[in-house]
Amino acid sequence: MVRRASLPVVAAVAVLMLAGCGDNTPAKATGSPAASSPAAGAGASGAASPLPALKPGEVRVAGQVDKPYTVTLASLRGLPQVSVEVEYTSAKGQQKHTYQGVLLHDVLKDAQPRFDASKKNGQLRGVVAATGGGDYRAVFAWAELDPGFAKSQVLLAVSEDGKPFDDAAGPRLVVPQDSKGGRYVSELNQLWVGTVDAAVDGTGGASGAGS
Ligand SMILES: Nc1nc2c(c(=O)[nH]1)N[C@H]1C(S)=C(S)[C@@H](COP(=O)(O)O)O[C@H]1N2
Ligand SMILES: [Mo]
Repeated sequence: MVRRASLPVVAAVAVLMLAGCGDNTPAKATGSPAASSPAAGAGASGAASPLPALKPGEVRVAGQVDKPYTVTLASLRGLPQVSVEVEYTSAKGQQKHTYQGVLLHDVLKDAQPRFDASKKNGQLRGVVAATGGGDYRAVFAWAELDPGFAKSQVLLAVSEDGKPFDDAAGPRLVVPQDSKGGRYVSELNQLWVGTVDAAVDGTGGASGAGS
């Protein structure tokens, strides 16, 4: 069963199955070291100040934050663990798994995102871009990850069905509220936190990967 997470997944799966599979992505890359991803060393804009290279299995937590840092499966295993049973559909069909890991929100807030406290609900302008193996990337709104807003909790999983992920592969995102597996980013290597303000206001785009 589920601890610290409520899961309206079954009903959502039924609805989404009616909508069909919207996949237009190439096959999932497996076994590619995180450090080989083009994203691993590139800034958010792809141009200025490339970020330092990552070792396989390292996940960079950076962006518009005061305390960028890296996590690994080993460091995640040392944090309070949550277990969650989920269902989602993928190209392989209906999936049902139990994942164990750490709340993504806990990992992100340790980096101290620079949300604008002078704006009402400044954190609701926040976004998180998760990059995995093969430069696969998916975006979350901060409110989807914040227990103060969201009903279910996104995990940085360290194991699937009791089997630990390979240290060199790194963790996997687990998104209980999603009925499709697209945001279950595997071989995670980067978490970028920032706000949409610069892009929306036309004052520089959503940059700040290394700042
Ligand atoms: N790194 C990475 N993660 C990924 C993908 C990918 O291509 N690369 N594909 C996603 C998609 S589209 C789906 S449906 C699920 C598939 O998860 P499964 O292997 O558990 O079925 O992984 C997701 N995570
Ligand atoms: Mo997918």
